[in-house]
Amino acid sequence: MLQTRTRRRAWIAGFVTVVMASAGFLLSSQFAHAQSTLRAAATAIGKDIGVAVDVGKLQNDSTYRNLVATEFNSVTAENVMKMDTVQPSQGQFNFGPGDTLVDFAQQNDQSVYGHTLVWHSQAPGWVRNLSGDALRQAMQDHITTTMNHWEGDIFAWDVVNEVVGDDNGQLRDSFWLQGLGEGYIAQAFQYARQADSEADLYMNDYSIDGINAKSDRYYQLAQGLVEQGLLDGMGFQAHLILGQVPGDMEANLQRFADLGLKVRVTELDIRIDMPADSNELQRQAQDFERVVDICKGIADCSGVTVWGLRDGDSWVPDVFDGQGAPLLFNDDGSPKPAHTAVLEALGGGEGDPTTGAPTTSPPPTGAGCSAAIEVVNDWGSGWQANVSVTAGDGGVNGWTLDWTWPDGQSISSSWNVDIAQTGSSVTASDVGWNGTVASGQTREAFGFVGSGSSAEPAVTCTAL
Ligand code: 9MR
Repeated sequence: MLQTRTRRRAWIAGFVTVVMASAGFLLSSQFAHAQSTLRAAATAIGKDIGVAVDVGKLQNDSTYRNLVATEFNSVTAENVMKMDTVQPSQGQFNFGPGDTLVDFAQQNDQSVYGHTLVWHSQAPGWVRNLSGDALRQAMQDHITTTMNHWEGDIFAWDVVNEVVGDDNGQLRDSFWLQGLGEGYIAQAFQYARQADSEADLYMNDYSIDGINAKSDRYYQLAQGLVEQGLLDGMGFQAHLILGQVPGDMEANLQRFADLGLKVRVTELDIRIDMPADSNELQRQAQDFERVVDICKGIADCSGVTVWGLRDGDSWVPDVFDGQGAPLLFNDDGSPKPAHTAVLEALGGGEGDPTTGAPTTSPPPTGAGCSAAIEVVNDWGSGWQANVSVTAGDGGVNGWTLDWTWPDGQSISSSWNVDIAQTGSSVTASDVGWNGTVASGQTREAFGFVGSGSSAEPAVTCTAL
């Protein structure tokens, strides 16, 4: 475990090209306004910041894995907890991919939001062909077996997903409705309550972020389910278009919260006509900030989950021709303006808590660069550090940091950096886009997950 230390950055005057700087280690809990990951900032205010996870990428892509672990305190399976994966043939349950995500979340101290039990889409052929008692029994078996399997691991479930259609608030004309009649929704919640009395039970849908006929129908359904003690939360997917955060979104979420429900933004993305220019990316950042602000302003909003990690991971371009760039990270894992905006909306970032001015450390005098290692998260089995680089006169167009661990620590994973470790020696180099630091400026350069003690290394920054 790391020792808690006070924030401290030591800068050495008289830089030439190679500059020594000592690394300041600190824990975020002491500095509620200085967190530099979404995760640390959200945790500090008691909210979830979640991400929809592709389990294949989690297993095969280290940049993906590290960002999911370090930037989010909650995860949702993008696909692998849906019925076509979990029960592809009747009675044959396939929990393996979902278990992979649950194991990962537990290793990284993240909550798992369950998506989804009863949905008309991604449902296997065998269940679509049933009706009446056989369908009812299949629904109960699926809910019961799935929830029992992950009991204690999954804190909330989308019990029913997208059960209202897009026309005038009518129930969606799905095989569930056709096979079972309107009562199937309450029935699904009864089975879910019986299966796991601890999990929060949600309804979830898109195009219900503002007040409209569809969200009105959910409001009516919610009232009925609340009266029966069957509903705990309402999920607002928020698959949004740039510039179209509904003006009444806060009022809409609040009316559900006023029923005694939790509310949650479950699948946030904000799509842009491609190619997205820098002005649009800034406006997108403002839209993300608005949505996070809304959740922050509602005590019973449990959090915000974004529907994918990097723009290239999103479902949007496959479905909406010519639209994309809807998420918080670029394809190379670098943060977009929307990431900075969400971080600040959550109360993190580098802003000074009283003045809003950036917290700048004294820059090096002279040329060269210096660096600081900041511990932003500690979950017991490991800790996360973010590393910033400050440029002296003239700026830098590339940097390399070297240090030697004094106490046998090691780096288990890293992002936005090329790392070479030989024994206790570490060399860390920029990956191109983060090599440039303007004269006198500090940039959050990269991050890593470490294990072992927190004894401080002395860092050498070499400017290229
Ligand atoms: O992002 C998911 C995508 O990978 C799947 O192909 C798609 C199949 O329908 O589902 C996507 O996720 C959806 C979510 O489960 C429910 N709300 C809408 C999401 C985007 O389509």
